[in-house]
Amino acid sequence: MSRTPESLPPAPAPRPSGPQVVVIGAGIVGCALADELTARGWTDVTVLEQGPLPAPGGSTSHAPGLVFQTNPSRTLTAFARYTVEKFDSLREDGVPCFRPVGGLELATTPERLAELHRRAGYAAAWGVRGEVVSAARCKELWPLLDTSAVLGGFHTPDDGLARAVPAARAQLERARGRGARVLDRHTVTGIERADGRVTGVVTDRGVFPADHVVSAAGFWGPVVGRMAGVDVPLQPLAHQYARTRPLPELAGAAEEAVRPVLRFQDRDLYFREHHDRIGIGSYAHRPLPVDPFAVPGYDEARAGGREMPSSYPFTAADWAPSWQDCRRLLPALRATEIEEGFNGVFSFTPDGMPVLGPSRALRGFWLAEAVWVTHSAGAAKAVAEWMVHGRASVDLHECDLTRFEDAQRSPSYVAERGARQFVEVYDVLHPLQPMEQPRPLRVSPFHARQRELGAYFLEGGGWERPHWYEANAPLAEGLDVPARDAWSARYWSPVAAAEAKAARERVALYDMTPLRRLEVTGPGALGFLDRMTTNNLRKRPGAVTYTLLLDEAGGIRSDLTVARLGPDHFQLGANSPADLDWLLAHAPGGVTIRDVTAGTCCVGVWGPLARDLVQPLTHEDFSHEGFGYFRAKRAYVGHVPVTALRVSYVGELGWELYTTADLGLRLWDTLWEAGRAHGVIAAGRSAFNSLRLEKGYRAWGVDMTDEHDPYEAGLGFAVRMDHEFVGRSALDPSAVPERKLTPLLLDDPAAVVLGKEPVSVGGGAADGYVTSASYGYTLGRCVAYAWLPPLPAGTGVHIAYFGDRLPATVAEEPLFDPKMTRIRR
Ligand code: FAD
Ligand code: THG
Repeated sequence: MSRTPESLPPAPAPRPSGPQVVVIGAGIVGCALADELTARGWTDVTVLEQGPLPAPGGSTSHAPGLVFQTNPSRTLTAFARYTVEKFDSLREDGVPCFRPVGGLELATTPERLAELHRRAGYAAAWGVRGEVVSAARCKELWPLLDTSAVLGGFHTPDDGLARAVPAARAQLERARGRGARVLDRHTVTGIERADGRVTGVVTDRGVFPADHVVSAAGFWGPVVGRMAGVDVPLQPLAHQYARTRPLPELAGAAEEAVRPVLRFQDRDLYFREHHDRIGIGSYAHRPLPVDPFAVPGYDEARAGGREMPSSYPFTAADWAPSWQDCRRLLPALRATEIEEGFNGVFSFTPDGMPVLGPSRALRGFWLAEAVWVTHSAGAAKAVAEWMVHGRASVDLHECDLTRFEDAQRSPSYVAERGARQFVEVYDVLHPLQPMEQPRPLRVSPFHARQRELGAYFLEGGGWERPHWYEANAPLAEGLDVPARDAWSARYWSPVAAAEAKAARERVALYDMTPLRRLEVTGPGALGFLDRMTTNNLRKRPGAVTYTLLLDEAGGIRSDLTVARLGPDHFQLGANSPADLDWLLAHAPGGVTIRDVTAGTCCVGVWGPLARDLVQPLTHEDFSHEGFGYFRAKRAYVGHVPVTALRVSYVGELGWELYTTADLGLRLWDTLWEAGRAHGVIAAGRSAFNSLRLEKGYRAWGVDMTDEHDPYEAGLGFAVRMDHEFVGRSALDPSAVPERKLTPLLLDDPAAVVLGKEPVSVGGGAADGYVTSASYGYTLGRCVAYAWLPPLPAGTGVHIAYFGDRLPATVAEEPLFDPKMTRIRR
């Protein structure tokens, strides 16, 4: 996509009550948002809701409100922690909106028990109290359980039950008290816009002018999105929830619930008490997709209490197998029946994460959708911060609407992947595990060759990415690669060790096509990029610079390589799709920005023999003197015109060679043919990740995000304070950081960790967490980067892995080739 933003209209003039905001939807998310916006001084807020308050008929109206805070995503856990804290302080009729009964997850298989240990790791890393407990302890916590098949549980005392409707009402009331307007029985039918900005919201009862519109329409998101010309990547699916008849065992229950909310993931079930009844939710049934365009708003005429639009009739046949599982787990249920049940609708996204943030297509139009009750207050706070201050205090890149590539927004993709998320909601998922469908979606021009070489593909951003090549298996024979535990051995092969070795000793080809490429051109390009990034870009054409995109608060939005290909022509190596949005949003007239990733391709040719391979193929001088480190050149490699960057994320001599997609296969074949004499191999991302960690090269989004400043992240070398740039005023190069991205080496040469594990310094609670980790095949140790308080090299720490405590030691950076003799020669 491309745009010259000179035609954009000015943003609306500031007013004391803030801009005019219309929030569409008064479910838990819309209500929380009204509260969070008005709390920040944006009080000109109108909430429009099609149904009748206080239970307008969306997913919130009958959510049973189980809150399990622990999640592999640190961001979702932060959302949940804030929701618990907030609901705990909210009162409706004098009763808190959160009931801290705790949470209990059960394991009936060894695989699940291991997963519960991992979840305990996430909890410790993200600051949630929890411990893995015995079956006997599970029985104490839930006496009705038959624990004969239970191997253990994960108990989280601070989890519990949210009272969703009262919490929504309480937040809405508070917003009203600050001046917000709440209008129910108003159905939004259109979004008005002018010059690419929203100007108002059309309802069946009139038009409401607006500077900002937030769609908090829950599973109707795609319907409202279409009114704004925005594809909303969520799929509504129905999910069964039922209540039993009263149980004699619970007779006389004074409290609504006292026992922990319960999850039995091995059977896709969860449980809570409703006084003397048990409420049960199931994800065990077939996916039941719902077309949001076919669901009318709440019709009171036929309402009669419960026929809400988000509630479909209970399909008993889907329930039957689960009911047997319920009765086995809770034998008291054998004497009772289901009293009532329904198929309730809520949203699933292709990756299971919410969709938050501003739309690229229509300025002033925001989304806050696919959010659970569990995450509602935290997500609303983040969106409110984003709207009011331009950024959230928590990293949102996993939730950002723009994370989906064009090819990941088709209705069929969203439907297929949404249904898959439903099926997998409680599955034990490996962090590298890709979804199986729809694949392949995006392939590089080298795909056919990769398949011939037996590539083992994983998927990222829609791209097929080789992780290793079976063709290299003979190279792994005889290599001393430590055996792995079953979990870390998944999506891994010892062939990666051989590929890493080949790149250190000979030369390897890496498919770098998925690396995002932006082209910035025009007379204002240099001044613009200089103002947007931290390093010095005022170098003659041919220079490549490693530089950072910061937000106004000095947080790292991205790290880039910027190649100056001509006076007014720059090629950027970027990270997330949000980089494009950020640059477009700041670009002045006279600057054009294009994402050229699709349509071009890139091969990394790296290793000590890279020059021997490439030089004979080109008339240009590829010597160290003729083509220095971090320089760019145009050249022909055989018949193929390329842009060559002398850059290496794996820390070896070599180049990134870029060309157009049509010539990609020819480029690959040319390099392959010439490389035979040098023992060239194709190498995958598994080796790539190992090599970059040995070299200490950070990966944005994993090692650092906009929550971190450059100095903490060890990237101060890329900041030049002698020019103006976004975020500069927030930086203090002399401040002593409270935390640092710290390299660790595991002491046991056979041990590995995978990322997101808690790290403790003194042996007590976690002091930090691992970001990325990989075995370093050259170093003979696992390398793990972790956010920790500043520690001197040599300090011993422990990393928790499956309930084990693995000793590790703070290392000195860089771990490999500190004198850069391998790259600069
Ligand atoms: P909603 O509550 O659906 O609110 C959206 C609102 O927008 C609706 O009120 C709708 O009427 C309004 N709207 C839509 N279109 C328009 C329009 N054109 N004009 C005006 N208004 C419009 N989550 C948990 O955290 N824990 C649980 O235990 C849990 N269990 C669940 C069990 C069931 C059976 C179901 C169905 C969901 C469950 N969820 C649970 C999920 C949770 O309920 C939802 O994720 C959450 O309520 C979504 O809130 P929301 O505000 O985004 O959407
Ligand atoms: N190649 C290109 N662009 C990219 C990446 C890439 N952009 C996104 C991401 N990867 C950026 N990350 C890095 C990280 C480190 C280096 C390059 C890109 C690197 N650093 C050297 C170092 O730290 O010693 C040199 C730094 C310097 O000289 O300033 O090489 O892989 N095109």
